[in-house]
Amino acid sequence: MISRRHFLASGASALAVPALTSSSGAQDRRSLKAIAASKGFVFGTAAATYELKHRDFVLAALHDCAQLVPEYEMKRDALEPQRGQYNFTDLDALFSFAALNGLSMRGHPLVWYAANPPWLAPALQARRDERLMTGYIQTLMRRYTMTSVDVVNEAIAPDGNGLRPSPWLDAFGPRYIDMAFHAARAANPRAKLIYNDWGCEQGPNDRFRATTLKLLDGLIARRVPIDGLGLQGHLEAFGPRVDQRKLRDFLNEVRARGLSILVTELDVLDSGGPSEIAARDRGVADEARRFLDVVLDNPATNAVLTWSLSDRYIDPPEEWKLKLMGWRFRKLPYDAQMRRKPLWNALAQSFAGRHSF
Ligand code: 9MR
Repeated sequence: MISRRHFLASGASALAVPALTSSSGAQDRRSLKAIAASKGFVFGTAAATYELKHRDFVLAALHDCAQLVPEYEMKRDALEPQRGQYNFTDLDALFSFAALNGLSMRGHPLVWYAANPPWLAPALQARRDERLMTGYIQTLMRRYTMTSVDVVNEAIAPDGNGLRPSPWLDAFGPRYIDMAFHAARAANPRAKLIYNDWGCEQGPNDRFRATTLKLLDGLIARRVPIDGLGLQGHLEAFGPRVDQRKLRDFLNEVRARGLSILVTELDVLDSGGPSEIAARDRGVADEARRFLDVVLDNPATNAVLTWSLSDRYIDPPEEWKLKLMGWRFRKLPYDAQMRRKPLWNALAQSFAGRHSF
């Protein structure tokens, strides 16, 4: 738990408004959370306890964000390394930081094929005990107050052809998804329950979008308590692009089903393009705008979160690239020195351009 005394002593006071500068050095005190709020949605970011140790990250997060989501602290391999032995220290610290500073929290993830502790799959194989899922969900949903939570993450096969292999699918079949949502609702009726995935964004992925709608239709038909769809939003500036017409049509289908839409992990990969930084930043900003202009044009969209705020914390593709060339990915709104990039401006412009519904 980060105590208020410790936190304020670190100098990262919630009251200090950072002198936020762009890479050109210009001062700009606009705030993404304020622009988003004026247009009826929440802006936030994934955050990790190792990021909260850096004052400049904290100040930017407090200035721009109204909501946080744990990057890894809520994953089962971090939380329950030994069966029945939970380590809540880091996750409690994140939730305390948010509460201390008036930010809401979303949860991620409850049930996922990945980031599970090594004991889980063998335990499921030994005995298909639903409590291995429902007990875990109940523990988290009762301990934490969350605006929304990714109840099931990435259940669809990457090629869109059915469900992705998972220890949960092996143990319980496709009904594991229903089980997870029912357990989450029973444990915490207030949190909005989200199905979260990546793959609906890029133009060529027609089958993924169709499979996603089919999954949602089945859940709705069986009266599974689902509130929304999370689009992770891992985009590519110089790879398969967003097809705005296909995305618009898909999101209209999601809204027609009475579901909310969240962008849960927005970042824009800048591999495969020009080497010049300004051109990479332009490509990243342009693709983010093409995506967000469509997503925010749908009244059902109520949240946009990036997958961290700064390039500083992204592992480079090869360590030597960073060491020899200082090369980094440039996927996020702030660079490694916490200076705003064209992507930050693209977010601000897209948010401000949302018409009121
Ligand atoms: O960015 C996250 C990385 O630090 C973790 O090691 C990894 C496994 O827990 O998860 C990454 O985040 C993923 C998220 O949880 C689900 N969508 C894809 C994200 C990027 O891989």
